[in-house]
Amino acid sequence: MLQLFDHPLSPFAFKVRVLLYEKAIAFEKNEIQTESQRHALLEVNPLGEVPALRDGDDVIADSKVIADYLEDRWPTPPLLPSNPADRARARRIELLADGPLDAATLMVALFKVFRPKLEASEPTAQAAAGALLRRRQGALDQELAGREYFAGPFSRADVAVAPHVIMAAAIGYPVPAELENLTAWVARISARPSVERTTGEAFAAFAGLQDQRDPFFSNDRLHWRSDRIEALIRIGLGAWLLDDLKKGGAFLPE
Ligand SMILES: N[C@@H](CCC(=O)N[C@@H](CS)C(=O)NCC(=O)O)C(=O)O
Repeated sequence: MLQLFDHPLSPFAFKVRVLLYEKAIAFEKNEIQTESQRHALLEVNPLGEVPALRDGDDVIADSKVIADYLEDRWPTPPLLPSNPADRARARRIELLADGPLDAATLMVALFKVFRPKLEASEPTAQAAAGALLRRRQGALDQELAGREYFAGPFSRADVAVAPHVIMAAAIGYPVPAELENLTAWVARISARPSVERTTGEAFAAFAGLQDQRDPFFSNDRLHWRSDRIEALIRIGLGAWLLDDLKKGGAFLPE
């Protein structure tokens, strides 16, 4: 049986779970919840990142690569549009979701979830994080002008954006009502059983993880990479990151 190495709070794992549910593919969850499980993850994915998918002897890592694999292996129902221009659009939106949108969401989460002490010490950076997320939400709203979904019918593009928008709302950054296109889209995708189910799993896990000893995602050791680092610099926390890396409060992937 297909095995998914994931974590219920990873937006990238969220994407893959929704795709699996949409395609009604049976799979087994191997949730990496503690640091002591890291070696099991490293055996399948040397990057030490979730999600990773094992299909027999094959291991596929990275949510975009996994999504392509699922589409190639189980083409029905399709989660990429058939029209080439819409396919390109879906891929562009997915890149935006995985990169700059993920980074902006993580910036607000830094203050609200990971390092709440920064709320008092770095109010200017926190305001900049909120403004950065608002810009990203505004851009998404424009992308949806005259459309129900991001690229033709419901597709991978919608699945990629969903976790970031849902998680931001859960920590106090909902889509502002004046962004009418994005607000209507949130209602549309939240009603989809696959998204509803994955969101429920994420919220249930969040409650349980508060008491987790030795957590895989530890607030004392934050994982920084690519667009997330760029966003930190943008909101004025570049020097703070260097300091936190020196203190061992943060790490970069292999
Ligand atoms: N490009 C990867 C990114 C995956 C990623 O960043 N995963 C994070 C969780 S959201 C992770 O596993 N980090 C390892 C850690 O925090 O130790 C994808 O799309 O799957």
